[in-house]
Amino acid sequence: SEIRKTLLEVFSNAKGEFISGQKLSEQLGCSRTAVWKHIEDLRNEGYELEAVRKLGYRILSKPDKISCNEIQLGLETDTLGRNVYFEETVTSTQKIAHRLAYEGAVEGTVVVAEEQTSGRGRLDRSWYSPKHTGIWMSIILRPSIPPSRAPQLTLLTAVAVVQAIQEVTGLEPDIKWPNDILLQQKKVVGILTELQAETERINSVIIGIGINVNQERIHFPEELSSIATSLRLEKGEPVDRAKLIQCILLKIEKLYKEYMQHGFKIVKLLWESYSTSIGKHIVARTLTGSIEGKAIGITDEGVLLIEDLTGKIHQIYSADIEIPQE
Ligand code: BTX
Repeated sequence: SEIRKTLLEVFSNAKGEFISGQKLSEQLGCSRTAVWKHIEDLRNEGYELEAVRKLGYRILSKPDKISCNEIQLGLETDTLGRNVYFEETVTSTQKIAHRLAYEGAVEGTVVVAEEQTSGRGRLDRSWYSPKHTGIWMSIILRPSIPPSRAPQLTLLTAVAVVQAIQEVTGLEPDIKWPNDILLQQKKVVGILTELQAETERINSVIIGIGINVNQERIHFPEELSSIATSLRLEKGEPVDRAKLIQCILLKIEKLYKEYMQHGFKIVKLLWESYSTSIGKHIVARTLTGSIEGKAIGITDEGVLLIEDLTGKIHQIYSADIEIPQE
């Protein structure tokens, strides 16, 4: 409700200081009994609130939950996340975002869920998205660029997510072409870009971002335990998911503005600086076979360039990359 939103806003502005019951009732425009009732509701939702006579109330901790309020309070973007569609459990946020985009959702609309029952990866692979521990979200963009440039947006998103993780956690992830973000060689983020387009024109781009945030080692199923990690596992402490979402949206918005105004150049430079594979000897497994050689960079279209032993340069559009350990 509106009152709930204002209440959270007031507490958020107070930054952990006490606010008197009197002041709360003035700001919310309701009686002190009603204030007390709203505070009780927050407690039931998992907020930890301290009440001290003569001082009032203050927030000690917020539940590790995401909601529209949590995402939008303190959000600094102009368009991204101004329109949030949140649900506790969905099949896939991509699926919902596709529907919303088709129905005309505005650019910057974000779909977030606490859990996905059939989260999608690339090439019909699945993405494990358990409840309350990760960030599973899809962003709708409507850039006026030809469909062929869409892969650039995957790279743009990867850069933005790396920057946000650095800012919020201090960790320094690497990017593995085209769309994986790794910590200690293990996958912590997956990005999936899908299009609604005609031959010459993009209708919408749906960017799906999956981040393992607060999983513990035991939370990963057997088949992922050696290839996946979470921010919490690498940092050694839990990470505020709502804050990370806000930071990601802000970073994407900034880069996206830059990209729409000045093109791919800055994104490309940043991407190459965060990439582990560039300059290394790698193996690219494509649907038609493997190519081995030195990754020498990406093109403006986001295509990976590999120079093989004979000096021939291969353009890789889609593959899984392996970096053999020396
Ligand atoms: P991908 O095809 O590069 O990666 C999928 C592969 O990654 C799987 O085959 C599996 O080996 C591994 N994997 C699955 N789940 C996880 C996980 N939680 N952590 C680490 N590794 C995993 C990457 O595809 C793109 C993923 C995008 C996910 C987002 S979540 C929000 C949006 N909605 C949706 O359905 N997909 C996107």
